[in-house]
Amino acid sequence: MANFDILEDLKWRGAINQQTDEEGLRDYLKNHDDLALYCGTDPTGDSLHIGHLIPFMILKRFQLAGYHPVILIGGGTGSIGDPSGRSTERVLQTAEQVKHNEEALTNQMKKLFGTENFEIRNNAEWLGNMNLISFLRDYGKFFQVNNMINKDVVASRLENGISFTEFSYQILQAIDFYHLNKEDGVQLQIGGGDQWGNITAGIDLIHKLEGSDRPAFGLTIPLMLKADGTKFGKSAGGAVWLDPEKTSPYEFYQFWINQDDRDVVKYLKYFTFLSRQEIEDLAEKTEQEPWKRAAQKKLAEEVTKFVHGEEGLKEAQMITEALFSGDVMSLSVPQIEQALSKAPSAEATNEPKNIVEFLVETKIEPSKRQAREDVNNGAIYVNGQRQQDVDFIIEPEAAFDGKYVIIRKGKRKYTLVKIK
Ligand code: 629
Repeated sequence: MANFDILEDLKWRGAINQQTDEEGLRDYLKNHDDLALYCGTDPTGDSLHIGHLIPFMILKRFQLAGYHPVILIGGGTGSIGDPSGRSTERVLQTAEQVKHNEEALTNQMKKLFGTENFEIRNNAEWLGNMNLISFLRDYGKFFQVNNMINKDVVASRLENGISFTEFSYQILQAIDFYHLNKEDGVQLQIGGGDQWGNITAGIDLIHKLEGSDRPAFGLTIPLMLKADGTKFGKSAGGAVWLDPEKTSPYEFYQFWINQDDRDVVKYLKYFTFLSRQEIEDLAEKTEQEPWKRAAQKKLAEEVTKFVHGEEGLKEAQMITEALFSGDVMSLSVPQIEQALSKAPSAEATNEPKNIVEFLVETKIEPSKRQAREDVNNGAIYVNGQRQQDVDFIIEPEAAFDGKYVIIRKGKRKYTLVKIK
């Protein structure tokens, strides 16, 4: 471990935006191999998405290098609402929502971090029962309202307004860092660029309460940008979630495999644990034989395995292969639903029907003439079987699970037809 320079590795990955004390942290790591660090997330939803993955994968990198990560679930702060990166006030969540989301996120984190050498803490533990007088006397006294107002997050809201509740958020996150520093020996907090103000608030508090030479550092990660200027992390259906019920392992895999050549190397650096050598080899392959998409395949494999395990990866690959070769009959009904959840869908009545009529009724073909032509030409497949007979009757019994008929037109246009 001693000869693995984690900061150098992060720098090479392009994963460092701002640091509060670059030299200080470098020196600290030189002399201590027991650094503990944390990153927090608020339970504002019941799943992480791939935007969250970046900082938490950095925690994981520290974990793999032998350091000690602490994952903070913001049961307390999530009940207040971070104004960072938002132009409007949040709606408060109910206690039940917060509880539900806390549990879901905690379970996801356990999946990502395994069983050893990390901790999960919930700030409801120390913020939840804090007494108001103590909050104002023990902590509030160390914050200058004029400094708080000058932080970007608050300054940008002054015109349209910000509640006292959200204004106070930075104090809560500062108390967390102080608490973790004192109780768990955490010296470093990381987060996205939007967290800079909150992170520095914590360092200031630690230095005021524990002395200015107390080791406490902050590091933020750059905002992810895509080469084509669109927002990173969105697919056609919205955010890319880690919860397989929201984004299936197949869709997740497809998201990564479809990345642009101009972005793929950057993503390999951010979202995989591949070594520098392996990534440089893949970069070269992308230059030299881009049509093979070796880098995209490896990226999709690695990230899907990390998030959904070997099983999830296998399933995603099996579905990809079945859709590619046309062998959809080899899939189970849930796999078909996963595979075609974003494909066009249609409905047909539960009765035997001529193929040409079926294709027009489901709007897969614009006219009977076109339908006949495509059937004749061998462009139409019913449940994986090419049908060239225009008199063919589609029987409802042939539907998968009594529910679906899959029509493929041409090479890759699938429609999932639901039998009513
Ligand atoms: C208490 C709460 C702490 C430390 C952190 C926090 C949460 C923090 C926050 N983070 C974002 C979130 O919860 O709001 N105040 O969704 C999110 N984070 C990951 C990255 C982020 C950030 O979970 O830091 O920048 C997204 O990439 O927006 O003591």
